[in-house]
Amino acid sequence: MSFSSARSLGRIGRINTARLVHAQSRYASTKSLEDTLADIIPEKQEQLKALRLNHGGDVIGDIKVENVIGGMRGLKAMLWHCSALDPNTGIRFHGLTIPDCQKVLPPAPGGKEILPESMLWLLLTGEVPSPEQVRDLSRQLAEEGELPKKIADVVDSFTRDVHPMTQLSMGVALMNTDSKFAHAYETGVKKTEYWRYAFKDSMKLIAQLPALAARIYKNAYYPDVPLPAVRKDLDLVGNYSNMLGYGDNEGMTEYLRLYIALHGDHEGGNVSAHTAHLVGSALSDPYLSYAAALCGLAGPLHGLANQEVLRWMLAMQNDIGPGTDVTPEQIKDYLWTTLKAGKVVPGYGHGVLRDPDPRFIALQDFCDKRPELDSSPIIQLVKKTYQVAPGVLREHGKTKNPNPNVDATSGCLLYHYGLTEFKYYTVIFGVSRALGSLSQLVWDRALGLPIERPKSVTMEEIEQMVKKT
Ligand code: NMX
Ligand code: MLT
Repeated sequence: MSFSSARSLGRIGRINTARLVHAQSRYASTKSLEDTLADIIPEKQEQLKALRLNHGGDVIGDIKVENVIGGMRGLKAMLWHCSALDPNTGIRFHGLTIPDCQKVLPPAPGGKEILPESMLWLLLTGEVPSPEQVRDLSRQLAEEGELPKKIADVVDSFTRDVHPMTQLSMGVALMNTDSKFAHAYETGVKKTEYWRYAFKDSMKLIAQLPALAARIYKNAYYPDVPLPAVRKDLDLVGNYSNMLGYGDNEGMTEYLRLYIALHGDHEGGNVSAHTAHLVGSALSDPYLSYAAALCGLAGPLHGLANQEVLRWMLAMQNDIGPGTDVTPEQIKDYLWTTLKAGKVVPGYGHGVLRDPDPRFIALQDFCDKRPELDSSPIIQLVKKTYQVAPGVLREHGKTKNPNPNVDATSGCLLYHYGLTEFKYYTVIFGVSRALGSLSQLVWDRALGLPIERPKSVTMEEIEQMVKKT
């Protein structure tokens, strides 16, 4: 008898006989793996449906069955230091609302919108920086901002069919070859010092993200246009905008500053922030943790929604005409066509928010302040859709929040300013979400938070537990 068959006999010896007979009867089938799975799935779907219907409100341990099977919605199970999300009033960064931040956080010289460096300072420290502190931080980030050649060469080798978000995640993961955190761990640095190395890596990653993101843009859409070098006299987004080719466009540069500051953090439960926190809890370095977060951000229910909104808006314009001319009735009909096709209306709804997203409102205010946006067909379409979509979604009756989230308008502004390559939009979100995810990662290590390891349960275990209650 071979070593492996003796081992498997030993295992069978411990399985109870009834199960073994059942298992053997399964072996008799000639079905493929996929067909076998297709047979089992409907039964399990029914089992889960019955659990939710009959026992969703039952409490097992400390929580409801609904929390276990419903995407952990509302479950308070994660410490997040940098921001908190209220279902009605929206995001607060260390207690400051978006209008508070707009009042107190320093803008760029000559600009009005929040500088992402100011937001980064607030997220990390809980304090409002002085304009001098922000200028120094901008300078430090610019000093470190050039992408190392070895990373640039790999990014340049990606073929055109690789989605910009895949490129971004791969580029960030590659940066871990120089991780100071990974090196410190290998050399046995004390646990209490981890945060310093997490901080160094995080700052370098934030500094280099614009150069990486701009390189991806140029490679994909303007391969013959040379990429400008990082300038020491520009802020983070001033540089990003310049590298994207919008250095002379004040409206676009200010919009990008606001966009990147506002998308920086949205408490910890969203897919990207949670992923960075989870992967980092295994003491993976900040590059690997954030590369994983970007893969989550690339999902259409999360960060890819801004791309999807634009795709949907353009299809609507194609169908019913430019935003400046269309009527509310035409938009309503289009919304119903989307819903009746079983699709979600992108840019509407939210896992936590129950009122319009204050980030959406802040971007609408940005549009209202700028005459150049008043006559923009796509911005008009966003506004008109906002007037009718909540009513339609309420009537449709499925979503818990019929209001717009930030994605309902964010990509449309980029489109207005001429950045029409919407497959790229989530990359800009990815440049931004680093601010919050990495600030938290530094705090995770500073606070010595442990590896995340929640307990999972099988459907059968849940059934046993609800029987007991
Ligand atoms: N259009 C149509 N149906 C919707 C929408 C929508 N905008 N939002 C939610 N629903 C449906 C949802 O699919 C679910 O249906 P089912 O029971 O058949 O699975 C039902 O309403 C209940 O969902 P909710 O509990 O309201 O929402 P949930 O927390 O599960 O999901 C989102 C939140 C944001 C994923 C969801 O609202 C959505 O898919 N919105 C459209 C995509 C989007 O805009 N995402 C951007 C999120 C913000 N971001 O920046 O990441
Ligand atoms: C975000 O900014 O992460 C989105 O609004 C999604 C969320 O908060 O769940």
